[in-house]
Amino acid sequence: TKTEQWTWSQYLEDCSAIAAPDPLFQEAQRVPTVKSSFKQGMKLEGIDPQHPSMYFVLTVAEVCGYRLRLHFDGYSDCHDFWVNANSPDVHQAGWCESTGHKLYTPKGCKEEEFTWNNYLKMTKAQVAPKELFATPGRIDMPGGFEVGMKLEAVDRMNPSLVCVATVTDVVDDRFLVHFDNWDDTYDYWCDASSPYIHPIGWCQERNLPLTPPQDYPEPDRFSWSRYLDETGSTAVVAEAFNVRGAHDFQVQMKLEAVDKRSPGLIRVATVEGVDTHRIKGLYPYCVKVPRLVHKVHYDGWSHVYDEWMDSDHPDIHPVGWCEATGHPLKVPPSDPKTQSSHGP
Ligand code: MLY
Repeated sequence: TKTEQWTWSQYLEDCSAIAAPDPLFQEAQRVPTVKSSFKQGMKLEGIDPQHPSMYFVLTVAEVCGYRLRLHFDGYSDCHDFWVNANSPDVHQAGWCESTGHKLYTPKGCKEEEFTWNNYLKMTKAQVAPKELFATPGRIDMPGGFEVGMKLEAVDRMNPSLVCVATVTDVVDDRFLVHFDNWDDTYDYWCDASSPYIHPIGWCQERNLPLTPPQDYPEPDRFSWSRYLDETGSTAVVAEAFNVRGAHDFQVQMKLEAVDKRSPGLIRVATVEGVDTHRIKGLYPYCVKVPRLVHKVHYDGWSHVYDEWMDSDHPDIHPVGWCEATGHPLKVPPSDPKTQSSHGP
């Protein structure tokens, strides 16, 4: 048997497909112009993806090309997560203190006694230097989005719901959307161009239901003017919203995408569906995932792996990103039929 090197150009030719062109991607998704200098063991501060309102002490546990596996100091490895080196979710040690954010200290450290100096001495560790962190290229602040202001926002975990929400944090050109009287697991960071946020009154204008705060008395009679009065708050003005245009991804275009179930892996992927702001991707070689091998007999089995992803998601990249950044790319099997015959 000949061992041929898999290449994108051959694969695209074989599938008569095209790579999603570079301009369809956001700057942050494209091949970076400089290499990352993060090193294993460096410490930093960053957002907990499960609780986007909380900042923790993190350590770079692994560097793979332009991606970092981050570990919560004092916690189990099972909470580790991956980010790109240009992620806006991470900051240099000391950032929380200087910007007035609460820093959740390593598990086992007394919060009132924690100082970075002592902690670094104790752990004999180094911080990631400030220069390694991405600073927003555009310094346009999200004019009009201030902490405490109200808006209507899609609950992205329950995307059919548009809900009463509040801006609860602002950093550079991004802000945190929180759903009133819910816990922070539904929170997300976005900027003024997000398609998921709207000014107050947006639902009413369109005759759509608005989900009031959790446990709001007489939810059917929710009124924004009364609620703003009750909470002594103001609303983000309509002019502050600046929805971006639809993306131009098309079905069958190829790209590289992080495997949601194994976020350490990046796979060859295909756009399988599109809507205004999202694309649906398919990992063409999911037959290799052992626990699902028994399903290969079902027609269309591989579509269980399809995922809707925002077109600006940091986990999708143009063809060639892995090679350019030194990250392994999981390529499709040379013959899918051979693969499926490995099943039970
Ligand atoms: N069925 C879900 C719905 C939660 C919706 C939360 N949003 C509005 C922030 C539940 O009750 O958990």
